[in-house]
Amino acid sequence: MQDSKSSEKKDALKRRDVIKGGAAVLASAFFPFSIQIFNAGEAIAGPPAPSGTGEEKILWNSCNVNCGSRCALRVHVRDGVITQVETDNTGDDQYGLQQLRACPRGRSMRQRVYAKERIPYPLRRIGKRGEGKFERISWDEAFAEIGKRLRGAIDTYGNESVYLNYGTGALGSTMGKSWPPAQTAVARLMNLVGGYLNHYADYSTCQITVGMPYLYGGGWVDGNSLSDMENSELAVFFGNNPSETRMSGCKAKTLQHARFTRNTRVIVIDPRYSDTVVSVGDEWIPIRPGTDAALSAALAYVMISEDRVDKAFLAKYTIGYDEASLPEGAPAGSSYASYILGHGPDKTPKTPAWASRITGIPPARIEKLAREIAGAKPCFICQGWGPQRTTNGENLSRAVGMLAVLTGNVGIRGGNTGARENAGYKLPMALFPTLENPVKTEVSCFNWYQAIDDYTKMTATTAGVRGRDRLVAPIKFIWNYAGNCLTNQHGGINQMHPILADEKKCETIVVIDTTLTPSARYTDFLLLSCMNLEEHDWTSDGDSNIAYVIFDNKCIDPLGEARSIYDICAGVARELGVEAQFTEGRTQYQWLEALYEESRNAVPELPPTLEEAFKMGVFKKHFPENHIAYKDFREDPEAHPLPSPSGKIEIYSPRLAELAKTWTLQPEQAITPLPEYIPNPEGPEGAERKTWPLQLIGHHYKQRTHSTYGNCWWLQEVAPQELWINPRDAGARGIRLGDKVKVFNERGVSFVKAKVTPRIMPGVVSLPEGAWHTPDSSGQDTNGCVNVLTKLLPTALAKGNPHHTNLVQVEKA
Ligand SMILES: Nc1nc2c(c(=O)[nH]1)N[C@H]1C(S)=C(S)[C@@H](COP(=O)(O)OP(=O)(O)OC[C@H]3O[C@@H](n4cnc5c(=O)[nH]c(N)nc54)[C@H](O)[C@@H]3O)O[C@H]1N2
Ligand SMILES: Nc1nc2c(c(=O)[nH]1)N[C@H]1C(S)=C(S)[C@@H](COP(=O)(O)OP(=O)(O)OC[C@H]3O[C@@H](n4cnc5c(=O)[nH]c(N)nc54)[C@H](O)[C@@H]3O)O[C@H]1N2
Ligand code: SF4
Ligand SMILES: [Mo]
Repeated sequence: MQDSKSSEKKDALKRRDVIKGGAAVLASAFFPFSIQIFNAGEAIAGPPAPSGTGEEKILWNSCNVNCGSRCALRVHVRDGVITQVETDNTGDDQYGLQQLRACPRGRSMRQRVYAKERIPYPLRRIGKRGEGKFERISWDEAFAEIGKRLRGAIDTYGNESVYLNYGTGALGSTMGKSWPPAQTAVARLMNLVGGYLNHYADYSTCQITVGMPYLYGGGWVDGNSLSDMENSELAVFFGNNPSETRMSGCKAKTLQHARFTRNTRVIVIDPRYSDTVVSVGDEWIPIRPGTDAALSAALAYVMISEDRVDKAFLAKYTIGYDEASLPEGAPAGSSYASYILGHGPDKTPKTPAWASRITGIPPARIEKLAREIAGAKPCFICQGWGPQRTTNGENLSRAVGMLAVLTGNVGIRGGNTGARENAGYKLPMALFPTLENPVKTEVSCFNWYQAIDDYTKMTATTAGVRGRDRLVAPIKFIWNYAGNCLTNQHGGINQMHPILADEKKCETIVVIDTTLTPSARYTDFLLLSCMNLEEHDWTSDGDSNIAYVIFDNKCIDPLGEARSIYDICAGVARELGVEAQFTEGRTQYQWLEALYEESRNAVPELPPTLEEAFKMGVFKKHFPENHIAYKDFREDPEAHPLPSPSGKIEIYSPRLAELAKTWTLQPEQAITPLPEYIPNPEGPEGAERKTWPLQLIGHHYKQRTHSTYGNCWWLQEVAPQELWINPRDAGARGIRLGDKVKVFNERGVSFVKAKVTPRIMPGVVSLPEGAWHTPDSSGQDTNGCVNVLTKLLPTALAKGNPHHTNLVQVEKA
């Protein structure tokens, strides 16, 4: 995709602002979505037109959004204007030191920088919350008022009333980092004035993050490098779609290398014939969403019945496989083998026929798959994070992990743990010191909205509150930096409206973003931070055999009145009397210099000065060894026990048995010591299916990174927003390719075009997540935003987001 003169012209046209009755309307060219700005002063500036006479500079920067990759950009700048964006074209692209090539999104960066939706200056709400009426204010006014309100919230309700919301738009940066909250400039500011309510886990992986460690112990469950798949005979991907969710050239190269070096066979289990099936798959097994635990149980049934499990491994490294290895206190009949064979309390053998009714996979295919997995030595079993983003996702993630355990594939070359592939090597670059949060209380990344609505109901056993038995304050002040998770990415958008719109509940919401997002409509102060192309910073990342740092040059001056998050937080710190402690007398660049010195101690091969590093652009380091998860444990379990209470893999988890007795759950939810299959409400077996016959998921899509890039029309042209629907389901409804359809349930309505395709199984539809919520005057979404259809029901154990557990109806609009 090439940038061109004609699109420059288009940019300028699309950015022209409308002045209506004295108020400027910051409106989108694509969405009937706008805010009215009163007291706007002169019209909002459009992008400066390049004069064409100045000298062209090429500066390195990156695309550092949250897509699981970070890519290098070579930004062409003339007279202070970006004229073109290329990507890494240096070196010989040898595997292990490969080019950090950007996907079409990163290459569209120029369009995002000069987007019509960029916020021009600080704004203060004047209408009702959610109404979209703002007035222009100065930075000093913004700092003064936000400082006053923050002080007020802390004095009245305590520091635990201040929440840092999830936001991953600048995940890759160092000074500009937006997630995890504890590593952000906002956290440093808050920690200087007594701290804030934190969150645990993330919208990406909540159920696997919280659930799977009950199997392996510790925190995050590790996986082998993807590159290690080259040593596998077979790879089985449960809802893992790296070809679309890891789109950088760097990571695509690893996947291709791993798949084709020794021609490893790849089976993909997914409701959709995903881009990963297209690019590296040998076979697609369609499965109904949320039922992977049932499939895993039936695979185990075949393996156990046919004596194909690795008994020596199970005896040495695990507890709870059979009755003999159950931990003390576990009741008789509660072992995994008993559950699978039907000797447990439910008396149901988990046969392929049983699983077939749930998953939609023919019994014979399940039997064959069990033999294939057990027979492949070694086998790389992994799961993406789509499957666990469901109501029963915690058990689902452990159930898939069980397949690696049963077959003894853990801790060996070419094997894996059943978790997602390892994220890759990283260089130990210094982070901006954000100090310690004096507040230890945490809620989950997803159930924060309950703390606005009724914090008194939130305890450790009802809502997974950590660090305290119960919340002691409502959320009264929200910092929302580089995130669209107030509404668009959070879920249950129509149900969130009354919670956010009520100014008596959460008293202050501060959104700091580059762009006018759907979440920004609910803010009291809309502050504009710069894009990473407008400030100096660095971004570091890596993959299986490579780690790197991209030095982000300041390519252009910030558009409008944008400031860096560092400067914004310093401004508020001044109002709170902690500016000197916040800045320690340094500018952002001086911090980078100090952090660079520190980084050079850990990575001495880095160029001697930061200035040289910025010129160099990218620094790469090759790591020849594939990472093998839990290798030490496998080699010597006595010397290197797992971080679980028993030191072993806990197939039966005594800790979960305890939680099952003490936690209060919602109807139809369960916590079970074994990784049992638990039918989802709104799953394929749900009674509600009579009214709402189709399961709805929302896969991560190449057009966008979540909602970011959603406003780039180049990308909309290449990958339009569409509802994936099988020809059988479409035919029954008279829907043809390209027809406008209405997708709806009791929670909301969305209109979108239909992609009628056999690439999705019958009974399931997918509306790619991230499209910008664009309600019409009656409140119905007109832009295919899946989160008007998802629900506010935290999962049982992780209290996470069940984004892929929905039932809907679809009809021709
Ligand atoms: N239904 C459904 N919902 C989902 C998911 C799903 O699978 N289904 N997935 C969930 C997941 S996994 C995640 S991680 C979340 C992601 O949710 P978010 O973290 O909210 O991700 P984005 O929508 O990309 O929002 C990032 C914001 O950062 C801003 N931004 C981008 N670049 C910059 C920059 O350089 N500087 C600054 N200051 N701001 C910048 C963008 O304008 C954007 O508003 O969504 C979740 N929502
Ligand atoms: N292009 C692009 N890349 C991205 C992102 C993006 O928005 N756009 N977001 C990034 C982020 S923050 C994250 S967290 C990751 C997310 O990575 P994932 O969570 O792995 O992505 P998803 O698309 O939600 O799910 C992966 C696959 O699982 C399938 N699936 C859904 N439900 C089920 C199920 O119940 N069982 C099975 N077996 N399969 C199922 C989906 O059809 C999809 O193909 O992607 C990252 N990469
Ligand atoms: S969106 Fe594309 S260019 Fe940007 S980091 Fe991800 S893969 Fe790279
Ligand atoms: Mo994510």
